[in-house]
This record gives sequence, structure tokens and C-alpha cells, in this order.
Amino acid sequence: MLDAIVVSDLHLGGDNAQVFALRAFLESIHHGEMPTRQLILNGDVFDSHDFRRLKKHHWKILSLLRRMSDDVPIVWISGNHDGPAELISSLIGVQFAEEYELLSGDRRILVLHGHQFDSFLDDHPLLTRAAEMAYRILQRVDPSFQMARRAKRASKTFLRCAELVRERAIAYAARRGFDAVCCGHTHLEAEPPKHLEASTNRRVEYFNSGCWTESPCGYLSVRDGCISLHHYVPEAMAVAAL
Ligand SMILES: [Mn+2]
Repeated sequence: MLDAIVVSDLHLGGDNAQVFALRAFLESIHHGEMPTRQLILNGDVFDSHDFRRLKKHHWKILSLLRRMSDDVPIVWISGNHDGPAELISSLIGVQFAEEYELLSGDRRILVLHGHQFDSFLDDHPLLTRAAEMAYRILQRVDPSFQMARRAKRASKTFLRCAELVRERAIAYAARRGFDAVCCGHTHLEAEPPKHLEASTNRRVEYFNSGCWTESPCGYLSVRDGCISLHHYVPEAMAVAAL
């Protein structure tokens, strides 16, 4: 049994939300195929606080979360896109928090969305919106997501932002005595370099669970203090790709 599964940036209501994969993923947790003590939604469950943008299949995800929360405790951590999600979270029976301390094995793990460390958002609101729009257009033009992924990884500004979130998250978690910190927000998956995993490395480990707005979608598993990054590909999609 896992101590926790962490996902972030589902962006329900957005037209690039990977609802099919998300539903299969949540159902496999609910049906006990991926047994976990808790599920952590690490921010930006919603794409915007305009709930009129939620389509039928987005509402179905919320009602699935509602049903799941009877069996698996769910924590919803606030993200910058979530708006007044506290109300919704109490309706679907999940705990809402700004940040969350996860104890696993002998390690203290801090889970928070990470927008707190992204000053670019506040400094350049127009540029951020323009970049988001360009990214969405790329995703529409190329449904295989290759172009959007490549553009993201080639953008110096974007990578610098992701790096700042990483550095500031590590500093924040270190000040408060955590062993590891898990963020979302940047939509860029991250895990510590493998060669640093030795016990001599006392630096805070930084993980990022990526997003569910492009395929493959990412998630973190936590067990006995060990955090691992994975990709989720629903069985039906994996078969189709053969
Ligand atoms: Mn965010």
C-alpha cells in the first residue's frame, strides 16, 4: 500500500484537460488496483473559477472524487487557478489546505502547489496569458502534444521560471526542516538526479508531478519515505498505440 499518490494541474474546465486518462487513473485507485492511504490533489484542479466552463465529463470527475473520498482520504491543495475551490472541496467531501505535511517512513514531506514561488506570474501577467494561449494553440494544431512539449522545453523563460520555483521551494522546505518538497504549477515534471540519492545528500529533494493537460500525464507515488515520479497511460490508450 502506498502512503500517498500526488497529482497536480488537472485543469478541469480547460479544453486540454486529459479527462479520459484522469478518469481511468482515478478509477484504478478507487477500485483498489493502486492501493493508497491518501490522494493529494496538489493544486489547479480547476482551469479557472468560471465553473460554466466545466463540461459534463469534468463534472463526472468531480462526482467520482466525491465517491472516492468515502474510501480514500483526499486532500486538495490550493493552486493559483482554483479560485473559490474551498466551497467545492467541502461539497465533494475533501480536505482543503494551502500546504500539507505528509509523513512517510521517517521523512517529512511538504506538498504545496508552488505558485507562491513564481514571481513571473505577478510581474508579467500579459506575457503569461500570451504564452498560455500560444501553448494551447500548439496543442490544438498537434494533438500528439510533441510540439507543445518541445516548445515548453525550448523556452528559456519557461525553464527559468521552473528553476526558480524549484530553488525557492527547496529553500522554503529546508528552512522548515522538511526532507522533501513536492510541487506542481510549472507543468514540468522533476525529480532529483539519481546520483544524488545517496544518504550523504542532506539537501531537500524536489519533485514536480507535472500535469494532466498533455499526454503522458504524471503522478508521484510515496511509500516509506520514497517518492517516485511516474507516467500514467490508460490501458486502452497503450493498446491503441501499439
Ligand atoms: Mn498553477
